[in-house]
Amino acid sequence: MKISHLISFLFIPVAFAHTEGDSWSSDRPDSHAPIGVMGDHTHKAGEFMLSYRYMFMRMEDNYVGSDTIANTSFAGPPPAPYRVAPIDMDMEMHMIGAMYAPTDRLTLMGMLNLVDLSMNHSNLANGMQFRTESSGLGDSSLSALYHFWGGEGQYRNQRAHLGLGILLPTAEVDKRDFIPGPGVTRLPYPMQLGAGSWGISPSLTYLAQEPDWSWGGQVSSKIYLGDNGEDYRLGNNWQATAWASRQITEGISVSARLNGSTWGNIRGRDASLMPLPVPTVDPKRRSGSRLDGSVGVNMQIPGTGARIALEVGTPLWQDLEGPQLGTEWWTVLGAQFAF
Ligand SMILES: [Cu+2]
Repeated sequence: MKISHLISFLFIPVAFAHTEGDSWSSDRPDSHAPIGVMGDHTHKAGEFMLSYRYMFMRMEDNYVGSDTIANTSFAGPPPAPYRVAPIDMDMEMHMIGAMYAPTDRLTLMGMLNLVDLSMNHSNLANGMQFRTESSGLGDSSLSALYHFWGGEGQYRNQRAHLGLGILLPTAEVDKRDFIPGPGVTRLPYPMQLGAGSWGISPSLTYLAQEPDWSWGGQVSSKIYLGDNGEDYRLGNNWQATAWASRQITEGISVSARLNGSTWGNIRGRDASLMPLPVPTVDPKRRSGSRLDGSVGVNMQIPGTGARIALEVGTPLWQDLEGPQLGTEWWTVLGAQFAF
């Protein structure tokens, strides 16, 4: 709770002075954050941008706290009387986004996700393995980014914007698949395609630009305001990230980034979910915190609005209320076109 209070406090903007000239360059590869950062930039009045991001995340090893545990220890004494252990999980996401700036101050943004999930499991009694899959429409959002501050210097230009997103309950949270034993049945929480409930997503972003370098930071949150169609809601999510980028040629920049996140347990429960002997059906074993490190490259065709970017990251530390599968690594590949 302390972290969330701290972050809420940061949302109160320190100053609303608007002193910006026009020396901020958006025609540099590093004028966009690493591609894994959402809502990182605003646009000039009248600009449109379309974007596509592909995200892959690999999850492996079960964590209790910050330690991994052997799958066989799941069968141990209560409170962990599990007979099935998740072994690994792959998450793929296709994120389609559009941005439009009616004014220099205001940029509007819409995002839609398509999700593809698969999880492998081991039956601890007989060693038999099985796989479940789900795919379809994930969460989507509509956001407003408000560019409230800009500061000009001889070597450094700075700017900051506030974001407020509305999280739309589009994700399918009633996915089913075949599980040996019960047959075709409702899949556990991590195999559903998103939150599926209304929420808000506030953010505050700071950007600085020097002749060859740039850096920035963002705090953001996803706060779910209601239960989804299956009578539960995901825990709120809080994130803070900071990065630095270096322009190496006119059209290419490289970056390094740290991202800390913490998220809560599920409130409520899905009554259609059978009490299977696997930790993924327990709404109280979903929370955690993670610090990720990542490196990236941004490419821009100079003089055009076309960009391609890649970022690859891995947790440096994670602490999960488990047993819960930990993240092994992730990547985001994106293409953006502004006009
Ligand atoms: Cu954009």
